[in-house]
Amino acid sequence: MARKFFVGGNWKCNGTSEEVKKIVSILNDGKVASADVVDVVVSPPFVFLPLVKSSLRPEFHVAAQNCWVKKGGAYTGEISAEMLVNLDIPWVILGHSERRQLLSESNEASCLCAKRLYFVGDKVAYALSKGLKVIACVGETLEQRESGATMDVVAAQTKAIAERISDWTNVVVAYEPVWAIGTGKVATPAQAQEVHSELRKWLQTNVSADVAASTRIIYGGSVSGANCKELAAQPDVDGFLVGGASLKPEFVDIINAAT
Ligand code: G2H
Repeated sequence: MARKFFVGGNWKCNGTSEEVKKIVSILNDGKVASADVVDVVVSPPFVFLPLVKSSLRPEFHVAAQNCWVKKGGAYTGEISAEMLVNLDIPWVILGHSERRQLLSESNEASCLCAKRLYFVGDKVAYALSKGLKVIACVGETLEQRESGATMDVVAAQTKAIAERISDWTNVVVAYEPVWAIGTGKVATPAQAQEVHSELRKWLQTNVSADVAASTRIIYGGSVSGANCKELAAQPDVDGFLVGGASLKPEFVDIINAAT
């Protein structure tokens, strides 16, 4: 089953309105493959979502970088899935490792203490139920990789999602090894392919053959204009989630990596 290439730009907590306008103008002027060939989704900080959405070329889409785990209400500082839907924001990134690590977002709730409210599986299920499309992030730390636990970690993170959803149509899985994020130490094409292939097998065994064949598994972690082509050539690498390089003109080259 053909899977359309997918490139996400995760701007993280960066930018001023002037800088955002510059990035949008680079993207709008960029010569890129058609929307039949690649899905492009950029994810600015919440406050810039309306500006980016209204000024970005129409075939590119926007994503929020997070949303609250359930219906909005008395959750100071949070943004609900309903608000994103209300603003016509189609995508949301959930379970990014920076949130898992810095804000203790876990696979699932193991107790009722406040930090355990931020569980990723429930967030994915709730966002999907409201009509959002989700980029769900998984990935191991260096310590976990070195102890041979990579697939156990990635499988547990995926299982926490799989147990809560039944329709994977609107899910893109981003494999982002934590040791490769923002470090310049990109996974080799072989390392990325190995995990993507194992993850696809996990979906086949634990969800369904159809979901395994159709779900896009994208790679994230120090992707650049220089390394994207070789990664994109791997059979199970269906695109990228790009951080640092998505703020630079080379993001256009990454969008075109599969062409
Ligand atoms: C991983 C990635 C984007 P970077 O977090 O999600 O960031 O490309 O800067 O490693």
